[in-house]
Amino acid sequence: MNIEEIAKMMVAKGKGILAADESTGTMEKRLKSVNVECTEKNRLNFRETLFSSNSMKTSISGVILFDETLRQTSSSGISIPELIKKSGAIPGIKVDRGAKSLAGSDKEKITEGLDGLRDRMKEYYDLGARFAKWRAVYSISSSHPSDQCIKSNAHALARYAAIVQEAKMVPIVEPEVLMDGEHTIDKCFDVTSIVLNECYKELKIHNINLKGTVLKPNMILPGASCKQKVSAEEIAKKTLDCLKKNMPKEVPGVAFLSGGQSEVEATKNLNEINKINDTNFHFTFSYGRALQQSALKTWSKSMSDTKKVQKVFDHRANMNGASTQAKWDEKLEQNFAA
Ligand code: 5MM
Repeated sequence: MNIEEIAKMMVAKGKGILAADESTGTMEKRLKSVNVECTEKNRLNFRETLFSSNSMKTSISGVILFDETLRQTSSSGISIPELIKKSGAIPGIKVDRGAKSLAGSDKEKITEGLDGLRDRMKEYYDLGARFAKWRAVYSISSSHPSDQCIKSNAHALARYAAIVQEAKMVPIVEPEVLMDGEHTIDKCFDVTSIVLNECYKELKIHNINLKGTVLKPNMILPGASCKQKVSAEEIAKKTLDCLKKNMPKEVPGVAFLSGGQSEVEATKNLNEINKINDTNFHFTFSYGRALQQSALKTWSKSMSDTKKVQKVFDHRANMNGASTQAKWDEKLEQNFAA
């Protein structure tokens, strides 16, 4: 498959991406929150439980892995990328090395990881990965994000995307405008517009084939501490407007991050976006927390009951699969007995 075909498959209707690429530090926080020790064995056990569930075949198009997981072997003896491929999903790899302090700026971040990336991509391809992910983060305050943060992160995202396409893999471009803060939904709209514009300006300069990319943005939401209450309809309308204005038409689709929304909020908002979608873009999910939270809690209490954990994960994945086709509703959500 060429990169344009892979990108189309990643955002195909009915399916979405499982972001299971937590670095060891983030995984430590997640496991600590459910009182489980963060060992290599536990990280593998939880992830393997998800990757061998039924919904991998029905609702998951791809899985983003962390370097450690891409190299691990499942309990059945096959490699983790092979296990994912067996269900018809595509293995992917997070290749950035994290968001670090941006020198010259106050409290902002620049994502690192370009040094040696060309060589790493060759290895990742041989290990079975067919797409990659790089996440840039932008905070909103009275002085942020700065031009420096917007421009330097866009430049890094474009250089990453060029190296990934050279290795015949699809780059997921993830500029995440964070939800933290008191800002309004309109402020999120304006900042996301500026960030997306700059990213696509840089991707163009770096000769990226946009048909072989997937955008992973935030939805347009008010800040987590903002008092303003907005409906899912308004979130959907503003998110769609923002993407229609700022995304080149060649991009096949969008796989949203959940960014701190609850599991049901993330599903509902995606469903609303698909209800009013009047474009050729496909809108799907690339959720981390909003796909894994309930499954993680269940797993922490019933580690050996694989079926029970998978039932919880399957429900969440299938609900999101339904929302990619605007087929989700509250009744469907509640039609689940743990
Ligand atoms: C799964 O979390 C990802 C990894 O984060 P770290 O590199 O900080 O460990 C993260 O990049 C994720 O893919 C996106 O932010 C989307 O995740 P959410 O939880 O926001 O849907």
